[in-house]
Amino acid sequence: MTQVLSPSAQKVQDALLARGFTYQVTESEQVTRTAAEAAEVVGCTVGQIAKSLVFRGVASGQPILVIASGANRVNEAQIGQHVGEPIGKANAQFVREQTGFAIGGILPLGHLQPLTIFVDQDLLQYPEIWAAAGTPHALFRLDLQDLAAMTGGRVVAVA
Ligand code: 5CA
Repeated sequence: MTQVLSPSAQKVQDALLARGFTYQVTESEQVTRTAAEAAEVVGCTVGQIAKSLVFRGVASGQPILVIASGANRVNEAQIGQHVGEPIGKANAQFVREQTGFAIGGILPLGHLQPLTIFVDQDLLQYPEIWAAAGTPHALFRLDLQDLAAMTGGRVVAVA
């Protein structure tokens, strides 16, 4: 783990501190672009990795963030029912415009634009989870109990 954070990871660290969270962002030499890679690096189960996936309302273009357990594949039809319209995967440019970060480093808070957020109910079984922190090398550990407060997300079944 390196001590000096890259600018994107530092932005996440600042966003956490600004909201009163003292969690520490850590960057690793190894790439943590996928949930499996992240789990390997921190030594947790893949289910404990909170993936932040951006979708887009097909009709409205509204941005939707699903914070899913790394073990799950998001059921887009199911989330679409909550949103009231079909949703699709967002492209890389849309993700960056909405969140300020690139795919592989999307975090659960501190986005450029307000997103409608859903939190995977399967994450509730883990007292400790890990989330990306701005780059495909940066992560932070958080207590489950802070996830809802941090994101304002609605807890639903996503898989
Ligand atoms: N840093 C890790 C662990 S938190 C991470 O960010 N994982 S992730 O799952 O949240 O982000 C990777 C996800 O981005 C993939 O699961 C995939 O759903 C999505 N993705 C990858 N490439 C693209 C792409 N070209 N367009 C849209 N989504 C993509």
